[in-house]
Amino acid sequence: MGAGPAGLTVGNILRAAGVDCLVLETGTREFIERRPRAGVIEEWAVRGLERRGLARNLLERAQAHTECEFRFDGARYRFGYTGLTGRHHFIYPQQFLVTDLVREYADVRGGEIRFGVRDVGLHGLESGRPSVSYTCPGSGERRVVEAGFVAGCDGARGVSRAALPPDRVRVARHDYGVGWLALLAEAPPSSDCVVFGMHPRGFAGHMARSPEVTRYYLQCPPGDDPENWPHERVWAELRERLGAVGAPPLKEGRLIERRVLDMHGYVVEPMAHGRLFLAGDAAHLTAPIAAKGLNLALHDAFLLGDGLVARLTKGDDAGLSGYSGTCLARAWDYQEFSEWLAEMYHGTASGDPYRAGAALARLRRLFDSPVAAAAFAEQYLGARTGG
Ligand code: RFL
Repeated sequence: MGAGPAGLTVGNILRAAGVDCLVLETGTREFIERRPRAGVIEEWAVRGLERRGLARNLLERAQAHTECEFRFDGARYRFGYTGLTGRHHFIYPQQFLVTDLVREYADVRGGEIRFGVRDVGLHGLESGRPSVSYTCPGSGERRVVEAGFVAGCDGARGVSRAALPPDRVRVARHDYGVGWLALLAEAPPSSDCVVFGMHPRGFAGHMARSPEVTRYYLQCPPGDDPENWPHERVWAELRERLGAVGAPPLKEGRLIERRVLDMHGYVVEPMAHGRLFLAGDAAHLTAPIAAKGLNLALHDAFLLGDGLVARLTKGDDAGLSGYSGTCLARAWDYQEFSEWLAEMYHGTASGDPYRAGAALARLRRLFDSPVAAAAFAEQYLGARTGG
């Protein structure tokens, strides 16, 4: 269920092993191939895609990022994480990855996808033969598909999470108490790396997406109305919060996306029940503070795809039985890093001089202590293995 990065990766792994599968997706193909979201992909995840024949375009077109820049107290601080770890980030817009995965699954590996389905329901998860019902677009006909397993990859707003029995699962939720105005500008990047601005007026971020499009973030009150942020106000605030001595001026452009995200995260434990396995945002949401969500979705998908293939082709159950525990260990590791980073980003603007002082100390430590810098680089780049 779901043709996002998680569902399409699981589908591709199953098809490569000759396992029958069907992907159900509520959106249209045009919609999912154009939906802009993530852009920062960790090296182990790219290698995992590559090993499964899913990274050809990515490796040709993605940019490699080796540094990021922090701006605070009116100064710029470059942080070269590749020099500390030998690893780098890949910048590749999520909609490009989704497009590659759909093409490979449907057009090359002969997988079936039904787009635009509605009223999706799950049944008989504790039986050996679960099923999924849905309404077809256009005809309104109701259909039922029987399956051996159901992969719930339907994102944060899907229905699979709710199919877990409430007395058997624990949902841990964290609210950061801030909003981020997520912006996409039709403008080239203004720096050759990701820039984080810690400013008394609030956090601001700059992230390249492609030579023509740049993502920016501005901290704002949770629940703020994007209409409160007209073009002039956005650029004035970005100039102020990302301003630093010697910083090149921002390259401004038309804003093609303006959404307020109420920053929160959750983790569902366990991620499996009976024949249902959750993967990606359906199981755990990480606010885009540390750019981890897509990476976690791929980690789950690799394990779930491989586990299903082992079970269905060799009768080997080890992957599926360890699935939830292995995914949750990484999900919690990334959640903790996001929480740590969030305090560094937002403390300065909290209005609380104690939090502001501590946040600045956390930042300075990255430039004063090689051990702290190495630990940060390690977590910022994500896991070493897992793909
Ligand atoms: P997705 O991508 O949400 O896909 C789920 C799919 O399921 C469909 N669906 C259903 N299908 C069938 N039946 C139902 N009942 C359904 N209900 C929904 C949906 O239409 C959709 O197509 O989940 P998946 O595959 O788990 O992938 C997760 C990632 O998309 C997400 O974690 C990232 O986008 C998070 N994220 C980032 N992650 C990174 O690793 N690096 C980044 O730089 C980064 N930047 C971001 C981000 C998320 C953002 N938004 C969404 C808040 C930047 C932003 C602005």
